[in-house]
Amino acid sequence: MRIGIVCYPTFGGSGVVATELGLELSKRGHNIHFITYNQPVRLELLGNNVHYHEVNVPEYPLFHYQPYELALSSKLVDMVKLHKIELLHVHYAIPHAYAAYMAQKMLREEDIYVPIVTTLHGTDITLVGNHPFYKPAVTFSINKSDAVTAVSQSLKEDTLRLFDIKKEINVITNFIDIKKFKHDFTDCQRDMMATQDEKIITHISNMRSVKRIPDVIKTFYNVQKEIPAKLMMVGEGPEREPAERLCRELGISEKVVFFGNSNEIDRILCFSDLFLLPSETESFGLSALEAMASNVPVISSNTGGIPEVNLEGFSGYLSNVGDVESMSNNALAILRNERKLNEFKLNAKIQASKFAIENIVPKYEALYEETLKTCLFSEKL
Ligand code: GMT
Repeated sequence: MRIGIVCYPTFGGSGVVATELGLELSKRGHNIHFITYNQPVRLELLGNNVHYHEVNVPEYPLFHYQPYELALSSKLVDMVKLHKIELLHVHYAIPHAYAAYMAQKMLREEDIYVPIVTTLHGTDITLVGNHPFYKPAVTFSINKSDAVTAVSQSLKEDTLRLFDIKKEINVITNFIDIKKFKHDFTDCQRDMMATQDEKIITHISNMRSVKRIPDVIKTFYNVQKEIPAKLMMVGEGPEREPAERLCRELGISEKVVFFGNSNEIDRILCFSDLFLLPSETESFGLSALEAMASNVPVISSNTGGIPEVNLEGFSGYLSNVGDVESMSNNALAILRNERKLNEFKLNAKIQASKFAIENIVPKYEALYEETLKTCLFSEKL
């Protein structure tokens, strides 16, 4: 199948999922066209059946806001025609589902019908999309998609609660390529980061307020008072600077490493003992899944889709949002007991395997087939 994938090409989870999906689909024989404003960060290899088409938005001084959706929908029209793309899979409703719908309408004028599959990722529903300024357009473009997926049962329920949705929402969870997280543990240079007796705790995110970065720092502060430990902070975002300040105020700066964005997530996870994810809201928690695939247990909040990923008392522990005391105690309970830590590390990997890429990607393929068939049947094609 010839599939166009639209996503945010940045370090965010939705872009990572879209890129990994496209790459896996290409390995399974599909022809994949990424259509976005930059080459996606995890898209290193372009090949015979993986293509990247850049969306350019020319600067024009009259425009206070440059019209990206207009440029994207025009690019989609051109690419669908040029490469005979059969289906568009758009990740993140805003503005991708909306731009795809406009492209579909324009193509229809030329008797070309291309179905749209929209995948909802979380913040497009729970934070941004729900804003009154966007809500009518988001509701409209979800309802006009030919098929809709959500990355967790919790996100599906949130979408149905917050929007007036007439379409069926299919839950297709995020996934992980377990093979990419097979480490040689002697090889990850742990001793560059910590001494033998220090435990390594890691947090990875885009450091926005929804991630509750101060809770990460405070939990670590409590832990390091009891046992020798280091904190690895990976990612960039507006909360990074306040977090560095908080570390200085608490006198723990020397125990905390801020990496910024990194392409070496697998190496950092390879030497981590515990992962912290205290988010305010989280549709899925891909970073927690990546940690678990690297044998790293997770201390998280129990919000949104996280309980579908991190199993209480098995792959980690879950606490109410903001309950730093409980998260600190749970972290210490795992880290203080070597036998328990090893058991949770093994469990984390077992739990992550349930989201293996080879089990999830066929669900997207089946949905594409069904969507094409339905559109053909309803004579849209
Ligand atoms: O919050 C982020 O980390 C970025 C955001 C995004 O849009 O890329 O992530 C959302 O999508 C990810 C992939 O499906 C999910 O794993 C994250 O849980 C979700 N973030 C939130 O719901 C806050």
